[in-house]
Amino acid sequence: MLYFNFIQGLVEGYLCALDCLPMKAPYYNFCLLALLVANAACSTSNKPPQPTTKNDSNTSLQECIGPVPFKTPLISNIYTADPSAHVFDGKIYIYPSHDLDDNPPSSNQGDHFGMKDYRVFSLNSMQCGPLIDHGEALNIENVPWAQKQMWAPDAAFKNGTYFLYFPAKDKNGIFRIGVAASPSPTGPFTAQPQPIPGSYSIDPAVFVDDDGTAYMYFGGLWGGQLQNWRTGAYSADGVIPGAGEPALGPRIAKLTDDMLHFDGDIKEAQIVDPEGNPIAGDDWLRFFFEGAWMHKYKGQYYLSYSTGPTHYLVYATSDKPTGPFTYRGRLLNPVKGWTTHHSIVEYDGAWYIFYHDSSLSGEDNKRCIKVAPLTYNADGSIKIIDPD
Ligand code: FUB
Repeated sequence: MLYFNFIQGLVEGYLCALDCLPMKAPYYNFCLLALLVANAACSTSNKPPQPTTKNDSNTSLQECIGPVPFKTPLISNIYTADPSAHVFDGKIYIYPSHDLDDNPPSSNQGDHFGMKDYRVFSLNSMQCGPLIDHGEALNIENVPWAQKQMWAPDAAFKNGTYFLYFPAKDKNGIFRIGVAASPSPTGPFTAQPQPIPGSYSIDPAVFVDDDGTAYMYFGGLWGGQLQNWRTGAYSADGVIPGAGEPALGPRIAKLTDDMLHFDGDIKEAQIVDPEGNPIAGDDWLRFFFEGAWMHKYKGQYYLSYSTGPTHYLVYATSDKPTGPFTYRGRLLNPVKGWTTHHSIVEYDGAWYIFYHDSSLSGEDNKRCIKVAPLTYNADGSIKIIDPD
């Protein structure tokens, strides 16, 4: 087939060139160009299918029209959520979920968050909005193991490669975490054929420490299925802990140097109150629900997360990336909409929180990402942010 197309391209280009011979030079040049294009088309049409079709439709939007607005939707032509922001190569890259216009019916398994692809956005600087849309980075059609619900992703860079981590339900309806790689921060990303072995639940957040060691923090309750893994194996009957029991912590897994596997056992992050007692299962104002994020400030590791049904973003700190973490307080007051999910990033000496709300649509599953400044008190505590 490859050989046939090549010959066909040559013949067609050649016939076109012959037709043009009596014509004036510009037309002749045009036909020679057609010959080249025909052959080029031939040589690309037989490449194996690419992982995704790159649609950099808006990358021409380089024009800087002013500072990035705070607490205002950053993207309004599509719905976006769960923004993971990172500084790569001096720019801010944002990896959000892409909420659908038409979602499946609501269920307590979160079916109404039916996302199918990821897109990448960037900012050349915080003084230079709007966001640049780099198009599709990964589509569920190119993830062999995934069935549905591509929820909150994250990205990381190591050894010259960019990695996109993402949860999705496998063919058995169980959330797993996948990884896809690209030489570019904007993708397209090529997914590994299988999820990360041993992975489960949702909301991966990957933190690469100063010594190059990478850790994944993950997990989420209810539709995120973390309660189904309390024994280390999946149980459809899993329930979340109640009064008198410690709440479930997010999971922590060290990543192998190639960033594609877990290195050793998955651990549970211990989150304790200032007296050293585990946060209890019924302490819904402080317990971990979903959306973990890790950042480091002045040598301290900050584990921040959503309290789910009470709609706060809160944080706990440790002098180690693996904890135990001591609860410190609230970080973001409740947003419009049920879910609250964030990332924290330092850029040009200032700190920012990226988050989402439902202000654009008024619907819980059609969200929009926003950014706000984040500041610390002298004792390392974070000043509470109002989302509006
Ligand atoms: O976007 C789907 C889910 O909603 C995320 O995985 C959760 O963190 C919540 O934001």
